[in-house]
Order: sequence, then structure tokens, then C-alpha cells
Amino acid sequence: MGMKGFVRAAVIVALCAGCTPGAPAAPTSSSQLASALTIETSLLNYPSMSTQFGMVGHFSPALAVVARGTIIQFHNQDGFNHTATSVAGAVFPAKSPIGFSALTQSGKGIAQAGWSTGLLTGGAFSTSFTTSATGTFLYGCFYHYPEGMRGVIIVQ
Ligand SMILES: [Cu+2]
Repeated sequence: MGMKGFVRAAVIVALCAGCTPGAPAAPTSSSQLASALTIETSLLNYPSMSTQFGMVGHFSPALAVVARGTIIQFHNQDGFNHTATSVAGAVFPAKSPIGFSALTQSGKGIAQAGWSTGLLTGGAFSTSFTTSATGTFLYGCFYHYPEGMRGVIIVQ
């Protein structure tokens, strides 16, 4: 995105401040009380670091360990467009496996193959994702995978 685009995105963020509902939906049953985690997303912050899964970064926490049942939401903190999109496998492939379908929201659970937040414009919050199965789940940004914009969620 050029400077013009960045400024426009920043203006949209300013206009929308306060108009985006951020909180995940409250649990409807007391037996389903679960904690929630918001993963922050920023190309300008949270630099890449090396993990056993490959480089992760630009998400915070980029390596999240959560209890099963935790509700996860992503928040775009900057003025760039991002996605958080499922990446299959145990390690990050060198070349981005994320296709254009990532720009449309899909899936409801982190353990679901092919889930994606869809396009998150500046300041946007994603839909809430469940963590109903244990495991290690990789994801990345459609736009910035090559820049190391990737993360891992470990559900215990
Ligand atoms: Cu991105």
C-alpha cells in the first residue's frame, strides 16, 4: 500500500473508532464459560522470531498457548489490510500457501481446516473462533506471509 492508501486507511480507522464491536459474544450457558484471547495484528509491531515451526511474527502473541475452549479473536492494530488464515502442516512452508479465498471469512474453529478471518481492514476485529480440539495450528496473513506475518496457536 502506498502512502495515499495508508493515509486513507488511517482516516477510515479514525472514523470507525468506537463503531466496531470488539468483544466476543458472551457465552450463553454457564457450563460453557471460556476465557478469551485477542491476538493483535500489526505489520509495524511484533517482529519475527524463530520457532520450531519456522518464523512467526507480526501477531501478538505470535505463539499462543491456550486451554481448549478459549475463544480467539484477531484485531488489526494498524492501517494495513491483514488476514489470519489457516496454514496446513506442522511447519511453515517457504512459499505462501494462502490463496485469495483467505479474503473471505470462513470457518468457526481454529481446528477446522482452511479457516480464515477474511479481510481485516485497519482497526477491524475478526469473528470469534472456537478452540474445540487440542493440537498445534499454524496460520498466516494473506498479504504479508513473505514478510513473516505468521503465528501458531497451541490448544491444550
Ligand atoms: Cu498482513
